[in-house]
Amino acid sequence: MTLNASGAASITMTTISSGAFDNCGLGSIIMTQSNFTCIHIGTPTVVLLIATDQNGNTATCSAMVTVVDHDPMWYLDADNDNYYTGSAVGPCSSSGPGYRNTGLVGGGDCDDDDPAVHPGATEICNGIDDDCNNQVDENSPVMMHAKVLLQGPYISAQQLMHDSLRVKNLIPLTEPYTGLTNFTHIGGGGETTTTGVLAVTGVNAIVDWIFLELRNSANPTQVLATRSALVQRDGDVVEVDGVSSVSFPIATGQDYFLAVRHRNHFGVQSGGTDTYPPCIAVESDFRSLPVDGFSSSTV
Ligand SMILES: [Ca+2]
Ligand SMILES: [Ca+2]
Ligand SMILES: [Ca+2]
Ligand SMILES: [Ca+2]
Repeated sequence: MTLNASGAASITMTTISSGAFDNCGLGSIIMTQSNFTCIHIGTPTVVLLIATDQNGNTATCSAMVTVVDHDPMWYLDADNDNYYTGSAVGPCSSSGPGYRNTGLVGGGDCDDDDPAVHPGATEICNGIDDDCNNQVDENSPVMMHAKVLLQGPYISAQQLMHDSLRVKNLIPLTEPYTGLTNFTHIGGGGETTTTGVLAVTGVNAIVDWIFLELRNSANPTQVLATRSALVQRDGDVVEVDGVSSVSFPIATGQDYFLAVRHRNHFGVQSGGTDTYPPCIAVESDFRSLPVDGFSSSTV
C-alpha cells in the first residue's frame, strides 16, 4: 500500500478477508494492525485477522503488508516558480520549507532563489541564464544605434532635420517600403508605429521612415536582413516606439555591413563591417558623411 501525502495509510478487515462467518455465530474479529506510517516502509509487516466464535474457537488468516512511499513525491521549489531543483523526496524524507508536491511544472530550476529564472523563462539581456539552458543571453537580436542625416530636411544652421512630414500628418503609421521598387524586405517589413510616437515634438520628433539593411561581411551586395525604422530630427535611428535601439532578429557575434536607405535619398553603407555582440547596441554614425548621402561606399 502507498502512503498518502501526509505519510500515512490504513487497511480495513475487508482488505485482508472478504468476510468471516461461523455456524455458531461470530463473537469478535480483531486485526493486529491497521495503521501504517513512514516507519513501516521497506520491511513487510504481517497483519493477522483473528476471528473468535461464541464458543471461544478461533480462526486466523494473515496478510503481508508492504508499505511504499507517497507518489507524487515532494520537490524543492524554494522560489515558488513551479520548477523544482534537485531530485524528488518522499513524504517520509526530510522535506521541509520550500518542498511542494502539487502544482509543479518540471525540474531543472538553475536558480531556485529567483522565480524569474527557470526552464522556459524568456531569455532577456541581463547577463544571466534566464531559461536554464546553460547559455547566457542567447537569442539576443542584433541591436544598433545608428545616426544619419537626410539632406532634404536638413537645416544646417540648427544641425537638425525639420519634421514637416510629421507636422503635416504625412508620415504613415505603417512603413512605406514594402512593395516599393528597389526595396525588398528580408525578415523585416510591415513595421508600424503609433500616433503617440508621431506626436512627439522637439529634437526627438520623427522625421520619416528609413530602411536599414544588414549585409554579408564577405559580400556587401548581399542583404541578409532588413528593418524599417524611424529617424529623429537629431539623426537618431530608432525603433517603431520612437526611442529604442533598432533590433534585427539575426545572429549576434557576427560581422555585418550596415546600410541606411531612404525612398527619396541616396543610401549609405558603413565603410567597414562591425561586430554585433549580444545585447549591446552598436553605434553607427553616418552624420559625418556629406549630407547628400554620398560616400565611398554609397549603395
Ligand atoms: Ca523553483
Ligand atoms: Ca527559479
Ligand atoms: Ca539561457
Ligand atoms: Ca539572460
